[in-house]
Amino acid sequence: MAAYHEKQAVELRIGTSIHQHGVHVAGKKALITGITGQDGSYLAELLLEKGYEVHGIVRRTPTFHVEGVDDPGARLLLHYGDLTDGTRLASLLETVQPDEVYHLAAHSHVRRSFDEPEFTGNTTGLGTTRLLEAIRSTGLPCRYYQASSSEMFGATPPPQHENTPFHPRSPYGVAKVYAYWTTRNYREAYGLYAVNGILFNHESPRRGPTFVTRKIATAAARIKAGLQDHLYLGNLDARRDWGYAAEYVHAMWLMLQHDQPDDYVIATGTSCSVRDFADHCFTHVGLDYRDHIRFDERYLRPSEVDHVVGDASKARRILGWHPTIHAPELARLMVDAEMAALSRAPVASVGAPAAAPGWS
Ligand code: NDP
Ligand code: GDR
Repeated sequence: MAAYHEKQAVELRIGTSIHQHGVHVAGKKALITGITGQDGSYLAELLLEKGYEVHGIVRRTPTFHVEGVDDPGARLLLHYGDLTDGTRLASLLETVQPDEVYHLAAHSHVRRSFDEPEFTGNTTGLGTTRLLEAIRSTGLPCRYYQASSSEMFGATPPPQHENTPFHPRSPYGVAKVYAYWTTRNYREAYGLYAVNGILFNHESPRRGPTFVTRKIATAAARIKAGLQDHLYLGNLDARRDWGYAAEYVHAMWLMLQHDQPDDYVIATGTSCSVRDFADHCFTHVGLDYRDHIRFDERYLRPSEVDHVVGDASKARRILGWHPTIHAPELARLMVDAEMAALSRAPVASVGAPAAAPGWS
């Protein structure tokens, strides 16, 4: 079970040093940007389990879930920083001296990226340049993981693999293509050990509340519990290759353990529509999604990615990675987590839905 990370405990650890606490450090050091996000929390847990000393960059004092962080001697340290501040990124690298850098931070919401295209380019795109340039200029011999995305394929028909041409359909997708090529360029130009993990959609109970799977799972549980009647969604026909985030962070780690830096697609190889995912969630609690889902055009995008399905055979062949959880099981585990959370929550806190109406 995930431990709840108390705000106060995080504050105590920010900016402190492992040595100040007298903890003996053996093994590797990892630096994670985006540690407060879905993937960052699972990756931090994985690396802590493997004996890493884990450093995370945070923009503000976070409240998030990391297994084991409250244990005495937990080897997790948080530092303030931002992708828009290259000087700070360089000084953090000098301080931390990581063996591995996992660059997960991004403005990651596709619909929102249409509202904030310049900010998206600055963080998701140029933020990658700032971090890679900080690694190059400090001369650290660290390995670098870039969180690339199936959104780079966009309009190119499935199945998509490592050599499929990119055709992004959003400011987010465009920024990720820029970051992808920046990563490859630093590998080719400066010999950095830098890899692109081209991950297809991956979800979990820790998914942000405005992404569609979490929104649906939360609503199914709340409707079942009599806390709301309807769920407002946009395009139900889009098809995604949905996997389980906890399995995908393992692939990130495997990529950085390989002899040679390379780029890999990580996916389940299966897809279903948003409608199908809703059907899985609502059926699991004995409801019919057609009785509860309403259309709201605010959730439509100016240009949509209609269908992605990843071919992860290279990752299976070279890294030995393969997924075990597909959309139906994922839907069930997400709804179960929402039901369990509702049963634990104090009555006063279950009134409002996790994603307020009108959020994209
Ligand atoms: P989340 O949206 O859950 O997390 C994003 C993280 O980035 C948060 O920790 C956020 O911090 C941080 N961040 C955002 N802007 C900045 C900034 N300017 N400076 C520093 N940190 C910042 O994303 P996921 O965990 O789902 O995804 C991780 C990465 O993988 C992202 O780059 C995403 O684009 C990419 N990706 C995700 C996929 C998925 O299906 N989940 C698929 C393919 C790629 P804060 O908490 O302060 O907001
Ligand atoms: P995506 O995920 O855009 O694929 O990006 P999201 O869950 O936002 O959308 C998936 C599909 O669902 C449709 N949709 C809705 N989406 C949201 N968010 N809210 C709604 O109400 C809604 N109704 C229908 C969307 O139109 C879309 O087709 C995610 C992010 O994690 C990216 O950072 C990552 O790179 C990609 O996955 C791979």
